[in-house]
Amino acid sequence: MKTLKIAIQKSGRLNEKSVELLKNCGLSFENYKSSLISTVSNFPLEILFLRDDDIPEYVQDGIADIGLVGENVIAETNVEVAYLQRLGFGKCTLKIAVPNDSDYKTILDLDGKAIATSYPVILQKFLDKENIKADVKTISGSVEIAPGLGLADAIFDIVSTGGTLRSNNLMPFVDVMSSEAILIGRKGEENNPLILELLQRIQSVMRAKETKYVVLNVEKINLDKILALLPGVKSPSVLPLAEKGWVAVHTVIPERDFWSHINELKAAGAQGIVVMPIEKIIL
Ligand code: PRT
Ligand code: ZN
Repeated sequence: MKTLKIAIQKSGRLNEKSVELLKNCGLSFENYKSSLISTVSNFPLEILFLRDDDIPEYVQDGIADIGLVGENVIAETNVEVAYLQRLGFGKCTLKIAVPNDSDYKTILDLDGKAIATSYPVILQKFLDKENIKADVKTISGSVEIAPGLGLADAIFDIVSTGGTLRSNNLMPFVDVMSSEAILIGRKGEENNPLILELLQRIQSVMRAKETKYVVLNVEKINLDKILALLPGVKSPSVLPLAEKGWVAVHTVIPERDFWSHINELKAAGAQGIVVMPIEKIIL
């Protein structure tokens, strides 16, 4: 394979983050809203901009080698693709929701009811697994207004903040599937060297996003206490300062532990703490 083709969403919730991820991988390309294809000038890669629903099939059929799409779309299209990397954005949960004033207690109460959705395949699989016979009504958008219009007793839709449900007097009833953006590839092509190189870049960007570079000053007598608190990528660097008896400690800390560590470090005598973003971490 001389040039790799990646399919990403043309416009919508995943487009901006997908473009940002590729740019953060050091790839140079034009991103005109009108074009369907863009050539990367510094890596053998072409970017195809598509509707998200078409991406899994394009990858399965080899029109694109890899693709970036929500897990829910893959599950709905029932295609055979390889999962290469979870990407940590586009997170959401697919839920069955019911009107606030309904008195459903267990999922068995959905038996015989009508559920409106744009994701009939995922919903039907779930209902079959739970042995519930409900009437799945497929509609292409604005699913949340279906109960108010008398079209359905419940809905099955993507929820992220829950705001859409609340403003339509609906409440979450059952969580069916959680989803995030994922990099997919054609089965059997996972070890293609170009795919592996791009994957390595993506992983180094993701690792860097999860961590911060921290520099702090500490009196030597408190150094052991500080080092015990620092979970670095390797061992932290300790450099002497001009002021006698003081050192600077450089390390990398996972973002999720950030505040608790910073407070512990301050309590243990750390001063002049500087926190910096990291562009890439190559292991
Ligand atoms: O045009 P194209 O077909 O490419 O895009 P699309 O309109 O089908 O999809 P798009 O851009 O809306 O979403 C792309 C992907 O983003 C989805 O397949 C999910 O994997 C993911 N995602 C993450 C979401 C949401 N969060 C989300 N909140 N997709 C849709 N929503 C909608 C949901 O359908 C509902 O209408 O947002 C509303 C609920 O949001 P809250 O915040 O009010 O709960
Ligand atoms: Zn779509």
